[in-house]
Amino acid sequence: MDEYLSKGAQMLKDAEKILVFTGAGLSTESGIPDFRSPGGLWEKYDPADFHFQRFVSDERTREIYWKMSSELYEMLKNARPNPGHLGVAKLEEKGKLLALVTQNIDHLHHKAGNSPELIIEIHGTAVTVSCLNCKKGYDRDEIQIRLNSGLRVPYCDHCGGILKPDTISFGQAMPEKEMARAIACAEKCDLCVVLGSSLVVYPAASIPAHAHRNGARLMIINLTETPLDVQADLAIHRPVSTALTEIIEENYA
Ligand code: CNA
Repeated sequence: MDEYLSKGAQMLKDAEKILVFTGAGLSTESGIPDFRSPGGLWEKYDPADFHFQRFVSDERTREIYWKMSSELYEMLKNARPNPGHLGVAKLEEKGKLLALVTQNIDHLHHKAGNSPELIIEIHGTAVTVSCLNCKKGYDRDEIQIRLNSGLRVPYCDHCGGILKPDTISFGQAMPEKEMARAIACAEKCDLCVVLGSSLVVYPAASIPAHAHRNGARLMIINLTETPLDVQADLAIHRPVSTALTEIIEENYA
């Protein structure tokens, strides 16, 4: 084991309250592309079509949105957790996980076995859909069946309002309760571990920075550099699944 991974293992050993912060890079090895890597979703789709104001104001944008969202959902509904997700589940088994803040909408932390009470989905989830008007909730699979049978834009059965997946789009307010909980955990943890995030999407990326400002050590495992690397106690530029597995094996051997 090289010095970076040994240092990571030691940081896990020393910590008692770990806040894990995950991004799309954790799920690329489960077959879900991220936004910003080569081959990522921004090479295929126009980010403007994911903007909330456009979604609510324009039927044509809703049609494009549901087409993209439908393709993505087909990919993520069958995705399985990879060793990176299983590593995070192991931290919980060992009793050191304070909370798991994820920007991911793919439900893979749930599938990996982390307790729902510890998972804070700050960008929402793709597995449910809600009416923006009356708030009626729908299971995404039910909406997906309608889309797969030719419906282009689904509307609420109850009030006819606009339906939208429970994910946070650009320009949409962050979920208040989740953000407040994430900030409180950032103030309580003694180690923040970032896994697979470019750390350029705000306000989400402010969580690890806040943890560090409040005295927590900061470990980042991401393939490419991030703007927080300079502040981090340890930044490892490798695939998260193998790096985390090795660190955890060393720590709990
Ligand atoms: P991002 O900005 O696309 O960054 C991903 C980062 O992960 C990049 O810096 C990559 O270098 C890195 N990366 C890719 N693969 C690996 C790997 N195997 N090991 C280590 N690092 C890797 O994604 P962020 O999460 O930082 O940005 C936030 C957006 C992305 C959130 O709004 C998410 O909802 C959104 N997103 C989520 C998913 C998902 O739920 N799986 C997929 C695509 C986008």
